[in-house]
Amino acid sequence: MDVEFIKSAFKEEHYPPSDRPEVAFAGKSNVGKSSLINTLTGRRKLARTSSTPGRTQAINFFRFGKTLYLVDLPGYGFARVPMKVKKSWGLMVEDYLRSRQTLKAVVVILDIRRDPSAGDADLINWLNYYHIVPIVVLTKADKVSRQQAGKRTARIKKSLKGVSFSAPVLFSSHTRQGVEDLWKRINETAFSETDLNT
Ligand SMILES: Nc1nc2c(ncn2[C@@H]2O[C@H](COP(=O)(O)OP(=O)(O)OP(=O)(O)O)[C@@H](O)[C@H]2O)c(=O)[nH]1
Ligand SMILES: [Mg+2]
Repeated sequence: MDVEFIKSAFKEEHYPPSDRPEVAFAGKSNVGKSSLINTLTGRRKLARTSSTPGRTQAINFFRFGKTLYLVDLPGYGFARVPMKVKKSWGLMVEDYLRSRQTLKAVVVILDIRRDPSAGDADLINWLNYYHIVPIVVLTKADKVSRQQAGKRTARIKKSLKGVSFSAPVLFSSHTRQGVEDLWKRINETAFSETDLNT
């Protein structure tokens, strides 16, 4: 696939022109956002990944074909970041989510083994408020058995009841489980005729 890194941005002036639909990837630090982008695009080293939380610090824009931008966001809830940095991080991501008119959906990535945090729920509520479609993904599905995956999914769904309305996509960057499902959801949302942002 024709996919490339465009640029890193810290503020609006540095975003690429908003001339096509865009889908962003958000979630807690170290949950696997960058890995998921690599798996989705079939490009192993496109987005930088790391076992140390806080790898992605800027807003990273990728071009996917000629019709879509994918955006890797820095993770939230990284305890070791000083308060001042935390605040500017929040503002940076919030500015992005609020101002980007072509942003169609945000893939909200959760670890299938963990219950959603207050930060996760805040993010989804916030997206709902701004009419940006949240697509919930439960990643690292390879870390649990199939039976456990079913149980965990039910539990997470329950805890997000009233916050998220569509079924979560089970995903693994190791086995590529969920790649097709997730593309389907992304395409449906990014290229849908009814634009929630207008
Ligand atoms: N088993 C397993 N490990 C994964 C999966 N996805 C990511 N990881 C691992 O989780 C760690 C974090 O992955 P990243 O993709 O860098 O996570 P991130 O959310 O982009 O992290 P930050 O940019 O630091 O917020 C790495 O060690 C990955 O190898 C998955 O589906 N299964
Ligand atoms: Mg990352």
